[in-house]
Amino acid sequence: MEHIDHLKVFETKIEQDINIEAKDWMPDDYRKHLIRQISQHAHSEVIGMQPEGNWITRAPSLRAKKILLAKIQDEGGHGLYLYSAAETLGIGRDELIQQLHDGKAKYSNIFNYPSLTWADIGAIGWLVDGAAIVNQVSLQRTSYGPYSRAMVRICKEESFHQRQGYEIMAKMMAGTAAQREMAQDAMNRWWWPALMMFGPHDTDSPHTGNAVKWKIKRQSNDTLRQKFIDKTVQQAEVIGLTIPDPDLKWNEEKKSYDHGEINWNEFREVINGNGPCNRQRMSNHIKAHEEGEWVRKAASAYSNKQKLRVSQ
Ligand code: BYC
Repeated sequence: MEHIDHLKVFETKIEQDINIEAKDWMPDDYRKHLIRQISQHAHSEVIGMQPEGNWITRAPSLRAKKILLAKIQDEGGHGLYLYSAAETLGIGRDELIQQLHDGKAKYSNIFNYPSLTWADIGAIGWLVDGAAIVNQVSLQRTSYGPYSRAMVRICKEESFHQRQGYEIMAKMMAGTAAQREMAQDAMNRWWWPALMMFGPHDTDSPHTGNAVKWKIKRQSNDTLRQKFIDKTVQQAEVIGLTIPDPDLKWNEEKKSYDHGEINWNEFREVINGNGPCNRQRMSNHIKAHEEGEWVRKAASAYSNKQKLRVSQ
């Protein structure tokens, strides 16, 4: 029988930018790495519905409410694509959700901050989705096929989300003094956590080595963070918002902005369960999951019945 050197085939595909697909052989560590990252990404999308959901009933107009509802529904859909992509790696959704509830799986730091005013909905769309897009555009070229294809779809929707947020901020900045103050206050509270979304500096990022080697990550945490800063500073200037960083300065040589130091203690606290809203986010998710059990049972009873019919 012909001997196939699976590792060699895998490495050649990575080298030649050929996607790895679900049924292809892959090293265990590659599989584990992807399950961790894709499931954390999925959890982020779903937990991210909470800070925005908080404002559905208080949106300032019917138009704003409809757009917000559509956006939140999109985030739920992104979660579904991503859970499905993770499932192609041989793990069930129940197990992934259990890891989230047990605190074994992380989700993005950003969703552990409260959404205090309507301007926060603008800041989330503009800054949070804006940061997510920079990261996800890069992930469209990730080496695992199902993840890469999910990213293509997600990015299309995220750019609409980013514009929705920017429109809210621009409108408020063109409004009364109180509205401008509210927009600036939201900017002040969301800027730094948005920068943390890109993860620790490259030199402190334990997963980057393998992620780059396997082309899961196409650009490093710091490279993507810098891209986000450079494009966002200009957008802030256009509508008259100030970036809350006294050390932010254009660097002519680098052709990009230098910025102040990120509070990594705060980041560590938040991702380890001690942010302002971690407990609330998790207890809401557990409650919704438990209350939705009958729906899952009904759906699987129906699909089991269909399977039975087909096999008869
Ligand atoms: N938050 O070695 P590193 C959205 C953890 S949702 C929490 O650099 P990696 C939206 C990291 O997991 C978009 N934890 O890791 C939804 C690791 O801990 P573990 C969410 C973080 O994986 C609704 C440790 O720190 N996007 O757009 O190479 C409404 C060391 O980090 C974070 C994604 O998930 C963080 N920010 O790089 C609105 C993108 N950063 O796992 C909007 C996909 C790091 O060893 N994920 N950690 O316990 C990625 O691209 C990468 O996983 C990261 C981190 C760049 C985030």
